[in-house]
Amino acid sequence: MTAIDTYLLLHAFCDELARCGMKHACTSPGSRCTPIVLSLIRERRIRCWSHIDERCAGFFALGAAKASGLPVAVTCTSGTAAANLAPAVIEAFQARVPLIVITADRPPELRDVGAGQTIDQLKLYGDAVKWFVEVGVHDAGPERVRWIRALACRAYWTSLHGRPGPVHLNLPLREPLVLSEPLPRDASGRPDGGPWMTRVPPGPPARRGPSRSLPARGVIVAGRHERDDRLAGAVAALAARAGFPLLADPLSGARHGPAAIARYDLLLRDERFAAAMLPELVIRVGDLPTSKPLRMWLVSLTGVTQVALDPEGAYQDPDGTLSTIDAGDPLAALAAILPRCSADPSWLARWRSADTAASDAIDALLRAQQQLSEPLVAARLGEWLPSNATLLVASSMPIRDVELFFTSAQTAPRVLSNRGANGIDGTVSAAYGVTAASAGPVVLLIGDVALAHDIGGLLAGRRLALKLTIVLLNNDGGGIFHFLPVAGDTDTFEHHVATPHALDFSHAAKLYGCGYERTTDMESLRDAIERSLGCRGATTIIEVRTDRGENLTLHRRIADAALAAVGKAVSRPATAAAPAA
Ligand SMILES: Cc1ncc(C[n+]2csc(CCOP(=O)(O)OP(=O)(O)O)c2C)c(N)n1
Ligand SMILES: [Mg+2]
Repeated sequence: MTAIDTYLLLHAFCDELARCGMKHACTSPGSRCTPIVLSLIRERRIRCWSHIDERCAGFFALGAAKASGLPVAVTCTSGTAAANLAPAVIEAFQARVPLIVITADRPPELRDVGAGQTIDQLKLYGDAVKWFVEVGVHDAGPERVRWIRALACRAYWTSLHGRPGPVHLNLPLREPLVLSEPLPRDASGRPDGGPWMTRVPPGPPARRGPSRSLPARGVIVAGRHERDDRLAGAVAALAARAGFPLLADPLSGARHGPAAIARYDLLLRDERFAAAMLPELVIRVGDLPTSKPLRMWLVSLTGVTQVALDPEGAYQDPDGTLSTIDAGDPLAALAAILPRCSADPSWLARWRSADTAASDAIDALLRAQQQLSEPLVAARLGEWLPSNATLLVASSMPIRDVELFFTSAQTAPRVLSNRGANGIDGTVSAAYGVTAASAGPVVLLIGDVALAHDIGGLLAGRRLALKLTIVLLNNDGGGIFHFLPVAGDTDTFEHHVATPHALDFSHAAKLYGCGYERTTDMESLRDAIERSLGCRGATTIIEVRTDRGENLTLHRRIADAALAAVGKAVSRPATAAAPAA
C-alpha cells in the first residue's frame, strides 16, 4: 500500500460524499489525519472549515448540519483528539443530527505497542453512533475503489435517513502520509455524476383506517423539530382549523396563528386551570418541550389518548404517557386528521382568554421594568429579530426564558438549540456552524458559564471570517440553580454549584478580535444588536449584566402576576412553580 493508494481511495470517498450532496466539512490539525484533510480540501464541492480544537470542530459541524439538514463531515487526528469529538457526537445522536465522523488512526501493527498518540478508537463513541466502521488499510484496486465509494454513500445515507444521527468511520493510515507525485486521474465514479449508491428514504405511510371523527377537545404539543420546515406551518394550520390549542415551544417554529398558546408554562402552573382544561386527545410533534409544568400536566392526563407523530418512530416519552407513536409521514398524518376534527369553539376560546390574560400581565410587568432583565431580553429578541434570522439559544435559563417569554408571531426568527443532551458545552462553536450553513444573520443568546465553557469557540469568527451576534446574559454564574432546591445549601452552593468566575469578557473579545459592547438599557441593547446585524464581518459580544438573586425574584413576580391574571380570567386563584435544571 502506497501514498497513491491512500489518496486514490480518499479521493473516491470524498467524491462520493460530494455527489451525495455534502456541502460542509470540518477539519482539525494533526499529522495522521493529513491525507483525510487534504482530500476533503481538494474536493471543491465541499467547503472545509478549519478548527484548532476538536471539541469546537464537532459542535461547529453539529450546528452546520442542524441548520442545513444535511450530513456534515468532521475529521481529526488520532488519540485524545478523537475523544474530544465525543460531546458533539453524543448531542448529535440525542438530537438526531446527521454527522459523519472520520477519525484518523494508526494502522493495526502500531496499536497497543507504545506508538505515540495511539489509543483504542474502535467503537470509541459506543452506542452514540448509528454505525461504526473500522475502514482498514487497502490497495486502491478497482474492487476497493468501488467498495469505498459505496461505503461513503452508505455513511451519508445512514446518517441522514430513518432517525438521523452520527456515523463513525475509523480510518487507519500508514506512512507516507503525503504524496510526493501527482495523483493519477480517477474516473471511477458513475458517469452520470450521481452517487455510487442512492437509498430511497422510507415511503409514504400505509393507508389509514376508517375516518372516525375525533373528540372536539384536542390539544397539540409541538417541540423541537428542525428537519422539515413544512411541519411547523402544517401544525399551526391544523390547530387553527381544528380549534385545538397549540402549545408550541419556539423550537418547533409553530408558535403562531390563532390557536397558538404562548404562555402554556404559566397557565399549567395553575392547578385549577390545569385540572379544568382536560383534553380528550393530545397530538404531539417534535421533542417534548422543556417546560416542566407542561410535562407534569401530560403525565396527569391518565386515560387520555396521546399520539406522537414522529417520522423516525423515536421513543420520546420519559414519563410513559404516549398511547401511540405514529412513525408515518407527519404531514400525511396531519392531513388525515383534519377532516376527522369537529371543533368546539368554546374550548379554544377558554385557552385563549387565559393566554391573553397571562400575556397582558407579563407585558405590563416587563414594560414597567427600568432595568434590562433576562426575561425582557428573551422577549424582545423574539420581536426584534427579522424572520430570516436564526437565534441559537444556549441551555440553562436562556432556553427556558425563550420558551416562557417569546410571544406568538408569524414573523419570529428561526430558533435552534442543543437540546438533545441539554449540554452547555460547545454552544459558541455550534452557533458558528449554524452561521456557516445559514443565509440570514445568526444571533446567539447565551449565559456566562456556557460562554466561558466554549470561549475557545470564538476563534472561528476571525479564522473562518464568520459573523455572529452574541447576546451575553452575564449573571456571574449559573442562575438556573437559584430556582432549584440545591440553592438552599448555602455553604457549598455559591462556590460549587453557582460557580461565579468574575470574568471580564471584554478581554476575551479583545483576544479573539470580536467587538464588545456592554448595554444597560433597552434602547442601547436594540441599537447594539442592529449595529451588529448591519455591520460586515466581525463578531460582536453584547453583554447584559444581571443579578442571579434578582432574576429569581423577577421570575417569581412575573409568575405571580400572570397567575393572578389567569385566575381572574377563569375566576380562580393561582400558585407558582419552578423549572428543572
Ligand atoms: C456540559 C455541561 N456541564 C454541566 C451542565 C450543568 N449545567 C446546567 S445549567 C448550568 C449553568 C449555566 O450557567 P449560564 O450559562 O451562566 O446560564 P444561567 O444559568 O446563568 O442562565 C450548568 C453548569 C450541563 N448542562 N452541561
Ligand atoms: Mg449565568
